[in-house]
Amino acid sequence: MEHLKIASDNYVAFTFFIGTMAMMAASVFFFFELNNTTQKWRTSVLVSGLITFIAAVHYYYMRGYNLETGESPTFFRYVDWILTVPLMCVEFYLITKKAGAKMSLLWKLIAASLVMLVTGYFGETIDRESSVMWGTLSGIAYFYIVYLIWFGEVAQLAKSAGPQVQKATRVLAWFVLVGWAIYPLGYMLGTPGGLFGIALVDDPAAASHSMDIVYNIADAINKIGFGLVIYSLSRKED
Ligand SMILES: *C/C=C(C)/C=C/C=C(C)/C=C/C1=C(C)CCCC1(C)C
Repeated sequence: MEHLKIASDNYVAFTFFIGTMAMMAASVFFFFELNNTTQKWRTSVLVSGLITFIAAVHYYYMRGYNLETGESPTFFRYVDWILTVPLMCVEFYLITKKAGAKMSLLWKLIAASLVMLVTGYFGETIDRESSVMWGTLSGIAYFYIVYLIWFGEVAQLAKSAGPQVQKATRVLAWFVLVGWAIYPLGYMLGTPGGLFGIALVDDPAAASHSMDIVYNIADAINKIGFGLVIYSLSRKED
């Protein structure tokens, strides 16, 4: 078998490589720290580790796929998101549970995240012609999640869950508002109609490469950063 090298100017392959390493290191960290975590926060920190671990396995695969084919591993990208984004919803549920979060809130968040991702997948793959429509539907589901976290049930519950949980929820809400907003930017780069009719790059190959770099950076921020917010909450409150 031919030995594949990452060329020094291949930024896509490089960010897949670094992404894999970062997700692996973060998973080891979260899993090992479970021993130093109080009972109350153990499940939350475990879920942080599961999120980065699932991503690490997908990144390991996507890194090889991209290096061998030069293409975007879109299918496995979305498999990763469909597993990890609902787990981030679980984190919101877990930290507000003490203040009375109900299962119905968890299902609302999970359902909205699935709508957001499935419509996004249709726009990127099966029905690229209508990427604007799919992107818009996905955006609506995204804003519903933002609403729940900033002003809806999650925000209300966080208020009565004590100052530390409230502070952490606020930081996580910023992740969802700003960190997650990087993804529609990647979508605009990688789909023909862009999002809301805005396509940022005309050359399709260059567009899909820049899309992968944007998604890789966003994943590192949102999965590892998000997990670290939960981790630091688990240190402050016992
Ligand atoms: C770890 C992975 C995460 C946090 C992935 C999040 C993905 C999104 C917030 C994707 C959102 C999209 C839109 C809001 C519109 C265009 C289509 C998507 C799926 C890229």
